[in-house]
Amino acid sequence: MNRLTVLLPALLLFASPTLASGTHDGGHHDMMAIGKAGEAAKAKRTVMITMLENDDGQMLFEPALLKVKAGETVRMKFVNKGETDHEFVMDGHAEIMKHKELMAKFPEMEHDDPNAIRLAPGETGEIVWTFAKAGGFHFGCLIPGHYESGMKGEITVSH
Ligand SMILES: [Cu+2]
Repeated sequence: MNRLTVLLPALLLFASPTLASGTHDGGHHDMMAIGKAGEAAKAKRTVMITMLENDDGQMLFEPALLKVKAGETVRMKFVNKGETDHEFVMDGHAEIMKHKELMAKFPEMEHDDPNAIRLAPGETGEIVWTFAKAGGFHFGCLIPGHYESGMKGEITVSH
């Protein structure tokens, strides 16, 4: 085992206080501030999110603003219409920023988190998510350079 694979889990734990505190409640990465993986049967609404690059060299999510309600379970359907891999990661603003720094240091890092999805060009996928409390949350593509090129957005969770 090389040094990086030993180091990464420790760094991840350190960088994700919401995840670490979640384990206190007895579950493995279940409840985060933004919510948790939801049951498909409870999703009454589907939101389509497209990942793409435009002719100006920008990388985008369409839409870049999602409005949901606290306690709502939403089926989020993704399609990568771009020509390069993209990912979607949603979390609190501070957590996204920390995660982005980590991705800059370890660009090959891959996610297997319920709040994230990575798609190759032309691929589709979905996340069924139950949003928890009201507040402002953030999402982005944390593949190095993509966030800076415009791949970010906001999730507003209202009462
Ligand atoms: Cu991207």
